Amino acid sequence: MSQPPSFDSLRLAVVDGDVDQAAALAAQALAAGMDPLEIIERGFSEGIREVGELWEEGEYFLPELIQGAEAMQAAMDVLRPALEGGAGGSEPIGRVVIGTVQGDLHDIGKSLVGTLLAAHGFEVHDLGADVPVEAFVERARRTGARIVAASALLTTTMPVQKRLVDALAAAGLEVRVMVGGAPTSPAWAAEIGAHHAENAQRAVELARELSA
Ligand code: B1M
Repeated sequence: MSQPPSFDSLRLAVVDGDVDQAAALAAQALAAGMDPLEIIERGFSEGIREVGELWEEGEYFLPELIQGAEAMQAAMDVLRPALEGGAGGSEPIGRVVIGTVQGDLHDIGKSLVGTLLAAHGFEVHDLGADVPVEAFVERARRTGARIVAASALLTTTMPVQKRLVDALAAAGLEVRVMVGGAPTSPAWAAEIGAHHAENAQRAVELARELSA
């Protein structure tokens, strides 16, 4: 078994925006038997958070933000099959429609949540990013999904989560809405009549509770 890379080296590959290094370290970490979720949460996610901070402080500019996101995506591409290794074959325990709300292009966290839900036995309909409220409603109606999960990473797109809750109610659909993303909180979710998950693992637990 190969030597496990340090979490710090995973973090640095994203901070440096080094796509090849991020992919290579992700593969090395898997080969060394590290847990894929831990590789993301304690390694690469720390890096992308730091990139965001450096951008906010004016140390990094948009090209570095994009480069960091590309390194993160490269690592996720390597790790995804290991995350998906779960439930295959059996009856789904529930259906979930998931997407990032309209106006918001941040899809790394949303995709991680979708992948983990699928790995834990949910049938997941991932609509991608920048998804209009109507598209969530239409897909929930068509699939009979009981959970609609909406991610928002921008304070300016959080209100779309509320519009989604209202639109699903207006359409008469009996669905539970799960919201998440860095600026969201349990208080925000309660205010708009939704449920909150702070990370991907909690999203799986919450989806199980909501489907029970
Ligand atoms: Co942007 N961005 N970005 N960005 N970006 C943030 C969000 C920001 C906080 C950076 C900062 O200032 N520190 C800031 C928002 C400020 C605010 O609104 N208050 C910001 C900004 C301003 C912008 C632009 C406006 C920049 C510009 O163009 N001037 C622009 C907006 C574009 C748009 O969306 N319309 C923009 C663009 C981008 C990139 C395209 C370059 C890139 C995204 C690439 C992509 O996603 N494909 C990007 C990135 C990478 C970030 C940061 C650095 C990292 C986000 C990320 O992927 N995190 C981010 C800083 C930060 O979040 N600290 C930032 C890793 C991911 C695993 O975590 O997404 O939080 P996260 O998901 C977690 C949990 O939140 C939760 O589970 C996940 C796993 O644990 N979760 C859910 C997420 N969704 C969930 C859904 C659920 C449940 C849980 O159920 C439904």
